[in-house]
Amino acid sequence: MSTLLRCGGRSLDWASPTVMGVINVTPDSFSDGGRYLDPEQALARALAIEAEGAAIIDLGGESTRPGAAPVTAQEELQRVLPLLERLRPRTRAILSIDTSKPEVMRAAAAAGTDLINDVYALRAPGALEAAAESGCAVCLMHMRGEPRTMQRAPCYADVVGEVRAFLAERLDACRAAGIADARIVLDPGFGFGKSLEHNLALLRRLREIDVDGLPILAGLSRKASIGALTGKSPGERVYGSVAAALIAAQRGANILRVHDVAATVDALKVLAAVG
Ligand code: 8Y7
Repeated sequence: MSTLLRCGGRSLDWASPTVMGVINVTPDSFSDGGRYLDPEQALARALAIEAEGAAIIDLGGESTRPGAAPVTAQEELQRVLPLLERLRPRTRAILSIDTSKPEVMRAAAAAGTDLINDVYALRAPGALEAAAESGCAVCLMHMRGEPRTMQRAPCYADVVGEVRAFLAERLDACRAAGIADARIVLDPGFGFGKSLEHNLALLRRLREIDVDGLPILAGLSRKASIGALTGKSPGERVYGSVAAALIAAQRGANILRVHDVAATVDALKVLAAVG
């Protein structure tokens, strides 16, 4: 099977684990909130992320952290488009838009985005169609509930089986909408409606998430689970996050979504050498 992800006119080879670096263009994100609302500052950070070895740069204009308030499509576009327009002509990296809204998907695709990273897995009305028409790759993430309430006592009989079944159902919905398998990435959604024990089970048994050999994205970077295990605040979770990314890569993750790109890239080089 091919290991090329088709992202509009670009492609990403995920045969060995690659890194997606995060930039939040939001006032309230827990790790970098407020810092990148200025498009010039965000541009500098995006280019640094690429230089540190990220193959993908994920731009987010809507905070999806637990308890976050929703924003309008217009607000989201006002945050991300100035960065996207500056960044696109300056980078060959895959540009990803973190959004659930069809209007944002369309406008971001028109501005040169290659990948749609949707924590709602294209469940919003019109999102499947917008993603299909965009030609972009899509990341389908599992989330139980919605960000505002999802961490209130999440409950599963079999978290791994339920997450896998959800992803298989969303994959079928994409296929029915005309999105080819070569455009799809699957993601168990660490921290999205999951307790520490759920997150640990998903990481431990990440291989079982596999659906038809499609690439897997894992996002554990600086999340509350890392805080719970290390007792550290978000800015101090680098070592724990690198360890989690490495474990995920060893258990089949093909794309690691991280804040600390340089540290993760080094860890993956060591892993690649050992095999
Ligand atoms: C994830 C994500 C976030 C993740 C994917 C954070 C937008 C919270 N986490 N997207 N987004 N996977 N695909 O801690 O795990 O960065 S936001």
